[in-house]
Amino acid sequence: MNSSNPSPASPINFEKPLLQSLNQQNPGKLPFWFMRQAGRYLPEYQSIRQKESDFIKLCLNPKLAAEITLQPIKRFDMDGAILFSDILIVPYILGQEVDFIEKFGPKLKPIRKIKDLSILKLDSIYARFQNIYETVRLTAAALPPDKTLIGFCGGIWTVASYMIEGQSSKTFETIKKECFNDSEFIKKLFEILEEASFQYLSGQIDHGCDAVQIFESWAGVCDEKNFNKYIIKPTERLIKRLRGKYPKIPIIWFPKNGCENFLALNKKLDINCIGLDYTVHHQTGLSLQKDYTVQGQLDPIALLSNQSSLESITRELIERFYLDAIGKNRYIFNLGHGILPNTPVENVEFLVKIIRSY
Ligand code: 1CP
Repeated sequence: MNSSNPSPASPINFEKPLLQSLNQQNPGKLPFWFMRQAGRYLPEYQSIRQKESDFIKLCLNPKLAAEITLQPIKRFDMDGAILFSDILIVPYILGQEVDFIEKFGPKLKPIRKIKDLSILKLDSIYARFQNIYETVRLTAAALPPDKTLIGFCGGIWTVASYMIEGQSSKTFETIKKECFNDSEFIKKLFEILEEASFQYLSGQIDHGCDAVQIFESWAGVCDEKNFNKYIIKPTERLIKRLRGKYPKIPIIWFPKNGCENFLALNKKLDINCIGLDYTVHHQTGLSLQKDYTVQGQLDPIALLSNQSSLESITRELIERFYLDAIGKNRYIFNLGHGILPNTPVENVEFLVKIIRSY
């Protein structure tokens, strides 16, 4: 396969319930998927993981990654399948050293100076993600026609924070210092990430993803000024480029802990849907629903609580966001962050039954 010269993306199929919601049309049922739905809480994932201990190798193995992408769909029949990969595949493919260490998480060799940027290579970057595109093709071919395949990348700010800090950070000290200094280094790193993310999402769309989500998981750690300059502006640029190439591709933006700042800025993004994390006040969620489809926002810890609490929290959310005339066209049930590894599978089954009763 020549990945640098793909066939044009197939036309969007509006028979898929999730795509209908993303386009503000009533799908006739409540569509849902769960962030991090493919992963550690599933025994069938654990058994593949035991055979492949290197997480990056797993992400770059199209056959296994496609199988993992399909696992939650086979079990729970979600309306959307999210590609099995990771936001840190972008720095890895760019050339940074990235490892995933058990019980610790991601560990990267930090990039902190202009001269460090020389290890990041943008030449033929589109084609260098070809293993992931193969996962997309295999998954798209195996998915039932009513299911939506969701591609993704990390938000530029979030990926940059891992690249600079070298791991999940508590203070974001190094990246924030660079932002306050408006350094040439941060400007150049953001340019590289914008290009890589654009090419990467383009490749996912070209090879069969029906929609894409941008995970801005660390949107909540910036002050107002940096939020605008280093989160909204780069996201706007990335979305503008995507819209230029794929005017109709549904885009979901998940600015974790950033919705209040976004609403206060009174800016519009050219996205279809905004992901609400579990901290978003319901008035903020309803205000955002006037402009966008909203997705979310069950606290993943509710899945660890008893089933009667889980049921009442779930029904409350559905009543709030789905049951009126606007909501029917503009709500996708999801969690307010990724599903936790210690989530009991029977609680996920119970949740799915409630969602499917609407
Ligand atoms: O098996 C393992 O031990 C690896 C655990 C794991 C898994 C299953 C990691 C390591 N990543 C993933 C898959 C993954 N990551 C997916 C695809 C599966 C799905 O959603 O169903 C996606 C979309 C991601 C996205 C991701 N990775 C984000 C954004 C979403 C979020 O949770 O905020 C982030 C921040 C990461 C980084 C990452 N990857 C893995 C870990 C342990 C982390 C760190 C998370 C942290 O710092 O809190």
